[in-house]
Amino acid sequence: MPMTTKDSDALVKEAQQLLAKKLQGDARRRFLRQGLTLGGVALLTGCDLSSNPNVENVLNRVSALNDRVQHWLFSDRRLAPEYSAAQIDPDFPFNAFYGEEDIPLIDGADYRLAVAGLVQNTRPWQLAELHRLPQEHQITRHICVEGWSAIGQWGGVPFGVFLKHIGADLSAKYVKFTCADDYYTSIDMSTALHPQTLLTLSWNRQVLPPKYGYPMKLRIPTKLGYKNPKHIQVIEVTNRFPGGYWEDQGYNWFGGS
Ligand SMILES: Nc1nc2c(c(=O)[nH]1)N[C@H]1C(S)=C(S)[C@@H](COP(=O)(O)O)O[C@H]1N2
Ligand SMILES: [Mo]
Repeated sequence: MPMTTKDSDALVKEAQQLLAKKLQGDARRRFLRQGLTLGGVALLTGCDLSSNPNVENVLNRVSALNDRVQHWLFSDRRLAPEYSAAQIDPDFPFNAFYGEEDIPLIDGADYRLAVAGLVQNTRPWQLAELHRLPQEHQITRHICVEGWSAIGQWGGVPFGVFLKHIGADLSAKYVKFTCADDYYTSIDMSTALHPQTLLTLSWNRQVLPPKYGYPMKLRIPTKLGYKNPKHIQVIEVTNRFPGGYWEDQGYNWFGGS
């Protein structure tokens, strides 16, 4: 039985109160300011809420304050700021290592996302299957090292939820992304599991346009633009350092924004 919006709002509120009680001082203020989303609860508890509507069970797991909860709450990695719809930039820039005339044109019906490396299930994913996973939206600022930034809205599947679906080894060090245009980049597992890291299918509530990475990109608002791969074809979980297109030419691999 799927959860209604009312159920999920109540669940998020309860989880938030429960967690706030456990925290003090700066951690508490930061937590209350950041708030919690349904995807955040799912990520912290390891429960797929759409298929497991047992609220009590979920809350028990939240209150256990498992390692992941603690890592998220007490790490110095803050959430990236989120913005209002009125702050969205109407003319969002395109950027790639080539011009707009060379944007890869991918047929969504033929698209397959390959999954490789330290995962239990390497079955490729069709676009429609990605759309059936739980979706979230966030409005964040994309910051490019070339000197521009812009606010946009991206929607998709919290990446941690996807990693759990494929049975990824969450203790592995890196996740590598290989794109349709010879671009590639990689992130550490902790960034992959960050609650704002999104396997992205939409931009400003529209199907992700080709120039912004159709059919799928990774949006990481805690990282600079070049760590946000577009047109992803392969996701690989690995312990071997994968580098990246710009990183291998001297850009900082961590690339925090
Ligand atoms: N596949 C792919 N992804 C990419 C790039 C690219 O050239 N190819 N450029 C990166 C850089 S430097 C930036 S700033 C952003 C630009 O994303 P946008 O076109 O949605 O603004 O994409 C990043 N991801
Ligand atoms: Mo960039």
